Amino acid sequence: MVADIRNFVGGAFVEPDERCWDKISPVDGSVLARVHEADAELVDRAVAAARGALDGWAATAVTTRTAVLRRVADRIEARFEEFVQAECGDTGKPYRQARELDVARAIANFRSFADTVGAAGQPSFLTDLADGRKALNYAVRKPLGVVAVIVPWNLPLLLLTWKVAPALACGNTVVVKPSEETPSSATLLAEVLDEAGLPAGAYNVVHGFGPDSAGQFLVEHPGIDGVTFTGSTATGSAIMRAVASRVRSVSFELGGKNAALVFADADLDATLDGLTRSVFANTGQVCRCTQRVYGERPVFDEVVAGLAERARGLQLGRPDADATTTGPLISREHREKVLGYYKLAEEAGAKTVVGGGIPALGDNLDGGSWIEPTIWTGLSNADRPMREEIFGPVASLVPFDTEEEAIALANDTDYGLASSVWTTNLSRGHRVAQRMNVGMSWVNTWFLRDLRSPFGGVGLSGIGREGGEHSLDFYTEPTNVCIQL
Ligand code: NAD
Ligand code: 6OD
Repeated sequence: MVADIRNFVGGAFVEPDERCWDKISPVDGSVLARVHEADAELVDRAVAAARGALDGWAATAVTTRTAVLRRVADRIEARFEEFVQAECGDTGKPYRQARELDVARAIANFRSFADTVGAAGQPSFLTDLADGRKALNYAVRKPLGVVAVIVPWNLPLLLLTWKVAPALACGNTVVVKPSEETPSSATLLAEVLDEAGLPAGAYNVVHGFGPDSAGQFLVEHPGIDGVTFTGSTATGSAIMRAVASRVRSVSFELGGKNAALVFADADLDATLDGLTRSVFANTGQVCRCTQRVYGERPVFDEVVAGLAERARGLQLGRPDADATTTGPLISREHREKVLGYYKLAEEAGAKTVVGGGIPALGDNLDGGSWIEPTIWTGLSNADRPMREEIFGPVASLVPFDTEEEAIALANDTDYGLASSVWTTNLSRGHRVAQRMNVGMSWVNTWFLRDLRSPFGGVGLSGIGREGGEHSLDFYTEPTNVCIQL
């Protein structure tokens, strides 16, 4: 029997009606669940429920709020395998990855923001004016209010909890709109938040699509105080237009076209292992994935050959098989988009060193949305596959001769999310990493995260930073009190 995935409003699941769509498994094309779509009236009820719960939750002592967050983490831990299955069912990603990254990070998100918000003080300072007057200034942080949380399908639970945990810890209430492709874990999280003692109405889930559906209804709703969004740059831009007339706060984590710079002095084995992860993790569907690799000419051929060999070694397969390293793309529709870039690259004269098509996996997997991990050489920064975000398991490799040229090539993009520099020269590592026009610049590693560090992007990659105390800047509004002494 196919499961029903329902909306969650005001502390209760909403009885299903006829408005629904089928959630299709990316592994084999089977129908996994029937998801119930929220219409404008239900979105309105969700925002009203969040508004109704706001004053009580905002006035709840920080210690009580953070205790709820810690119980949520404990409850996710207690139901760990249910979350793994929800996440892997929707996305097709390997169980091993969900255990080590997605679900583990959801737990860490709740604990980390409980720590941060629990420890945060109210900034205060003494003023000594030139005319001799003195004053005491202090800022009272207040919750932003009712926050709309809109997230994509690639790391659904990680990205959702990355926003819901600080929002709730700061005393906000939320209405979340998960991706239409990954409705399950946000719905399961509703149960866990309820078990942990979150008041009814503080967390609401509305399922649906973007335009003319729950996403648009939510961001256009006059009752929301801000939108925190992770997703594509095009959608970020549409959300910005939707909230412009009411001047609402936004926090945007958007797309990327991330570069890796490999210098001849790099530890090549470790670099190739790191590059393999950064290009192919989550089947290339991580916003920080490397899509452009620039290699210094003396080691360029070795980097191409080494990455190709590792790409051939990836094991495509069922999520629950221990040997699986790589799952399918999220959907057939997304595969069409990625394959479009495979075609464009060939038309632009790329040499496909490995991959380039659809694998024949046999069994019923051919009903899924599988694709071959792929590597190109022969493209330049002028070609569309080097400029546009592909969001698949593919990277293009280009040689360079000098450090200045490498920096210029990496920064030649409208995006600015992440980069990685691979070198054993300490000074060069610092020097080059600092000159990357990105929000997150790694040296000899990729996606190494301290949850207190500022996370975000520049240019088309986003607005604002979240993480640790940086999240407080978005999820709270300070009122400054000035007392003349
Ligand atoms: P998307 O922008 O198509 O959708 C994201 C979410 O927005 C979904 O829930 C969708 O239903 C909703 N949405 C779409 N149109 C909307 C509208 N007009 N109003 C309100 N909501 C709307 O992105 P996607 O395809 O789900 O995810 C892939 C994209 O996400 C990639 O571009 C990737 O780089 C980006 N991403 C960025 C980060 C980051 O931290 N910077 C992290 C993960 C993914
Ligand atoms: O690590 C994080 O906190 C984070 N937001 C990761 C985003 C990955 C993008 O796909």
